[in-house]
Amino acid sequence: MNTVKLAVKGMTCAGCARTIERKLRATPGVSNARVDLAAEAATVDFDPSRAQVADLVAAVEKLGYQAPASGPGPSPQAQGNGH
Ligand SMILES: [Cu+2]
Repeated sequence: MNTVKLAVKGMTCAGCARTIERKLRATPGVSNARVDLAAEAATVDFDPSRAQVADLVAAVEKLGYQAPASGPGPSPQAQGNGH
């Protein structure tokens, strides 16, 4: 089981946080997800053989929020700065 902390941008209220939590928990391979509105962060426990960080990011982005890949380790896709 891996735990990853994602930055989540675009949340405006506790409802947003709950929506994201539910979506992450419904993602295959995810065993638990906690979203902290104030910290703009999601902490996700997942099985790395069934889910990738990119899947978690995609789930958040599908809801209309931004989850720039962050944290230690190689990011699924490096963010360029426009050059
Ligand atoms: Cu909201």
